Amino acid sequence: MKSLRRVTGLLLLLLALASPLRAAENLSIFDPVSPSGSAIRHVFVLVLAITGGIFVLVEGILIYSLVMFRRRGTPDGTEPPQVYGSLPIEIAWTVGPALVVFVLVLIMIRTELEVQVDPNRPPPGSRPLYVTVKGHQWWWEYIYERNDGKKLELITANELHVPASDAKTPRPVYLTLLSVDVCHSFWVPRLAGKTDLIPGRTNHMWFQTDQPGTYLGQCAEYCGTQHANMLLRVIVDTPAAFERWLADEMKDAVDNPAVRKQRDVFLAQSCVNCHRIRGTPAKGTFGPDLTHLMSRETLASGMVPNTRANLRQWIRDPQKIKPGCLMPDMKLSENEVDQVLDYLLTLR
Ligand code: HEC
Ligand SMILES: [Cu+2]
Repeated sequence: MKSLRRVTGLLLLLLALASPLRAAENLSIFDPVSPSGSAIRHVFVLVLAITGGIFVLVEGILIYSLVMFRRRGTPDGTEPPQVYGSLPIEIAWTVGPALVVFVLVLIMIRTELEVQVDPNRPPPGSRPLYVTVKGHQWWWEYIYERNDGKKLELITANELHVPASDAKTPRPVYLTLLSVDVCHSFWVPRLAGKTDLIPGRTNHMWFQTDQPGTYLGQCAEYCGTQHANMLLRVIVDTPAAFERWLADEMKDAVDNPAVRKQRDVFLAQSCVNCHRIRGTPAKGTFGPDLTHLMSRETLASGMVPNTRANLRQWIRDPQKIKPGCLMPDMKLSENEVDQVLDYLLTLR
């Protein structure tokens, strides 16, 4: 009884996860918004249909045989007539499965070709975006590489902004995946299949969508204590909004006279050894770039909303929010926390 309840619970959970109704936290591979996402759903449904058909056929014959050829009034000890060896049957059950496997192989090859594309050959008429993604324990670094052939030097973290395609211009996004420590995996189910980030190896993936919105995902390769909180947010902007975002992000942090004292308190801490704020002496690269921290909706790779209260708590002791994360408790005084907070809040 207990196990039955557990099984139904699990089924309901799976249904809930697959349901397109969970729009806000939609992580369903059944609701893709990109070509490779659709290819993956398609292959899933097709393979399920083929194998499901085979299952029904085989189990059907089995049940039919059990019922039709059950013992019926034969005197004890006598067996029904036995059949040994049949060339046609042997051929049928060798060739049949071989054909099924062959069809499955063809389907897989076609899907592979759809999912893997050459980043050096974007479709004609498209405006591709190239971003290098670096996996860190337990956050994501994004380095915007090129935009219309121009070299960019834009580094941000945790929230990946990309443009949506419109009817005229496809905007494919090509990701180069690297890891600075252990294996991670980039998985935003509605946009594309998962691709691993492996130390010492360069992987590629791509996606493209015409539907602006926020798409959630998650590191899909166990990478240590805070793996479960290494969340992904891909924000697909309209082309105009993306250009605005990009222009803002490209700027250095403004030198705001109103918080110069607070900035100096920040710069006097060892925060600068781990964090970069462009336009200031803070040049650390171990932690996320904070140049436009307040343009992000969340903190610590999607863990908590980027509110004043959460940011303050983070500066006071990040280990309370994300235990085990690689930013230590900096043990600032309450006054220092407030000053650093006031400065960080101006990094729009
Ligand atoms: C030893 C290196 C190190 C030091 C020193 C350090 N940090 Fe961090 N910081 C990190 C790492 C690593 C992360 C990412 C943690 C995670 O999400 O797992 C981080 C995350 C952050 C974030 C969240 C960024 C985001 O995009 O979500 C803020 C804000 C931040 N640190 C501020 C500070 C401040 C302020 C100080 C100084 C008081 C400081 N850090 C000192 C390593 C450091
Ligand atoms: Cu990870």
